[in-house]
Amino acid sequence: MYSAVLVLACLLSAACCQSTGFDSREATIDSVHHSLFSGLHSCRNVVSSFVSRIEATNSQINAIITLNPAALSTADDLDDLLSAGNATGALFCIPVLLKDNYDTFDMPTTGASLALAGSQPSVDGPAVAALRRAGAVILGKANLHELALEGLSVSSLGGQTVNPYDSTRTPGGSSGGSGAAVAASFAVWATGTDTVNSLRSPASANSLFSIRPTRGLISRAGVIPISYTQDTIGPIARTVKDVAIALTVMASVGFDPTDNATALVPASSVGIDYAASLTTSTLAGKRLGVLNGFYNRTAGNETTPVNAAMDALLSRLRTAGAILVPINETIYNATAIAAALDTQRFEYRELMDAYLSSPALGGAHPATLTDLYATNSTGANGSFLVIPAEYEYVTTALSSSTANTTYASVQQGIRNLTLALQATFTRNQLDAIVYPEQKNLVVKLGARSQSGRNGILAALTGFPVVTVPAGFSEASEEAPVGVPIGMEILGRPWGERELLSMAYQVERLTRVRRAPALAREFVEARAYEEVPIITPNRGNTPAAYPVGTLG
Ligand SMILES: *[C@@H]1O[C@H](CO)[C@@H](O)[C@H](O)[C@H]1NC(C)=O
Ligand SMILES: *[C@@H]1O[C@H](CO)[C@@H](O)[C@H](O)[C@H]1NC(C)=O
Ligand SMILES: *[C@@H]1O[C@H](CO)[C@@H](O)[C@H](O)[C@H]1NC(C)=O
Ligand SMILES: *[C@@H]1O[C@H](CO)[C@@H](O)[C@H](O)[C@H]1NC(C)=O
Ligand SMILES: *[C@@H]1O[C@H](CO)[C@@H](O)[C@H](O)[C@H]1NC(C)=O
Ligand SMILES: *[C@@H]1O[C@H](CO)[C@@H](O)[C@H](O)[C@H]1NC(C)=O
Ligand SMILES: *[C@@H]1O[C@H](CO)[C@@H](O)[C@H](O)[C@H]1NC(C)=O
Ligand SMILES: *[C@@H]1O[C@H](CO)[C@@H](O)[C@H](O)[C@H]1NC(C)=O
Ligand SMILES: *[C@@H]1O[C@H](CO)[C@@H](O)[C@H](O)[C@H]1NC(C)=O
Ligand SMILES: CC(=O)N[C@H]1CO[C@H](CO)[C@@H](O)[C@@H]1O
Repeated sequence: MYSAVLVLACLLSAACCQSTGFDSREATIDSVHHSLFSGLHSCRNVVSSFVSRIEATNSQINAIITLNPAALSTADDLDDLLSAGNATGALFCIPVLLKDNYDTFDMPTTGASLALAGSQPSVDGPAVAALRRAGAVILGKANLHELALEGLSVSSLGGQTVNPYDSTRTPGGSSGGSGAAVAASFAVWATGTDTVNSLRSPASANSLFSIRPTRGLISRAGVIPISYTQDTIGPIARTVKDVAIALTVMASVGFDPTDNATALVPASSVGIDYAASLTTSTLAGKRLGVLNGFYNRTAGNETTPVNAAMDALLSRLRTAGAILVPINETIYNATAIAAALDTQRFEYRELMDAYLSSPALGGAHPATLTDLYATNSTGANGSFLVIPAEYEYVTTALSSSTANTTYASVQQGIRNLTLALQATFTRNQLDAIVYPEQKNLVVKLGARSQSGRNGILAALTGFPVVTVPAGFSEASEEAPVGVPIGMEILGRPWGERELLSMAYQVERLTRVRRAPALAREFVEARAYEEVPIITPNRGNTPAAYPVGTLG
């Protein structure tokens, strides 16, 4: 009775209702802009509501490495523009989290490695600068698998990020902090990077959308590198439209002499507004190749839910008029392709040495990859996860290089694979190729690798992929809404516009995404004097990943 009176009092009292803060749950760029431009909420209120949600629930998933101390003062500056009637920019006051391998002038860029804890870029990477120009509020940095080298999202600086849908599982990776954070509404969207799977595995494991763009569409400068051939960067978001808006801003960097792959962008792909071109296409008559080799059809607790979700989703697309074309060519074997053609072992050291020795990189940091992994018993600063020993390709990278004669034949193999993929498209007149991002559910905490992922095909050929939620495993005690399952939609180079439209149709048709249980509650925005300090929980690192130095 008392609470009913309170509710009534609230309904009748404007003062009470104004104090009700912005609701960050599942907020989109459009919903934030609606709140701001209709005068419902200030930018400070919007940003505070996300910070409050992070404060309230980050301890459950451990997705954050740093919050930006300037986030609230940036919001105040944007409020000044708002009241001057001068709010412009596609991302005006949109809270964004960055994977902590994107250079930022105002926060360290660590790759989630203790060895880079003090590494401080003097300038933003070009994609980050573009976000700020478009009005984004950089809320902070998200955890990743250490140096983006695996898909478990565990690191010496950030500890283990936990899947918000199932506290016994990893969030995918390597951009797992970004994925978990976006799923939990810690930001409207976040950035990721993708060398093999890393924009797609976290989208798949957190019921989100992402795009791995065609290599060259977005400059990779100012991002901690791994592979010239395979690295790409892009957004992860809760809707296709937000992915499209974010991609438009990130691609606005255009030609960048410091990343020569950006010279590949054809004139027809310069300056596209990907969000404005979303509504035009339908699925009727679209020919989708289904890569049967990218499934594991052996029944099991971890595989059956993926196969069931994919079969159900594809059957809905068929009902909507899509034509499914089975592709059974034996060359599409992700394990075999990765074993033969992955380039990281040849390219990592040269790129990392260039990154670490750049005059634009300040703060205490090792000067080379070899130094980064050198035994350093003098203090905690040299600590890292036992990565070279854990990952053969990193051990090899410490001695190998692009001068290795095997590298030339690997590059020839990639050209062959790329031509074979173009031939599959042409022969079957395909609009896209679809398959599960991962053949099994995202792995449990403590597993040694994120097995079963299919990202290698796009990683080597540079073809673009949009990842969409495909379904969930059955709900269980650990996973109250089920474990998310994602599908990759792979298109031809520079086909981002068509791919995003297709994904938009899939989104509207299927409405698969659900928020995790931990993000169901409304969190009232606190009135902050200062941005609170969030400390990563290194203590939750699984025993399989002892933090230490390499002896
Ligand atoms: C609007 O903002 C732009 C850029 O922030 C600035 O150059 C311009 O002077 C402002 N105009 C007004 C009317 O405040
Ligand atoms: C492009 O840039 C990469 C990395 O900086 C460099 O290794 C390569 O030689 C460049 N390619 C050409 C053709 O200039
Ligand atoms: C396929 O799934 C089965 C059952 O879950 C599993 O035992 C097997 O290891 C998987 N195969 C591969 C190649 O991952
Ligand atoms: C599969 O799941 C069932 C039901 O949850 C469980 O009883 C069984 O032990 C699981 N099997 C394996 C191999 O984990
Ligand atoms: C391709 O494989 C699927 C399932 O593995 C099978 O049903 C189909 O008949 C095969 N198609 C061709 C043309 O071999
Ligand atoms: C895929 O390749 C792996 C590694 O070469 C091999 O063990 C496996 O049998 C292949 N799978 C199929 C279905 O041919
Ligand atoms: C090892 O640690 C010392 C003291 O912290 C530091 O001066 C040195 O640069 C470190 N060496 C490497 C290779 O990181
Ligand atoms: C060249 O590459 C191969 C394949 O990764 C590797 O086994 C070998 O150690 C490399 N050679 C040198 C000299 O680095
Ligand atoms: C690439 O294809 C050519 C022509 O079919 C073939 O001769 C060559 O062996 C292939 N190379 C690799 C590394 O697969
Ligand atoms: C470069 C680096 O990691 N510096 C850190 C070394 O350790 C001290 C104490 O743990 C930190 O304060 C530094 O930031």
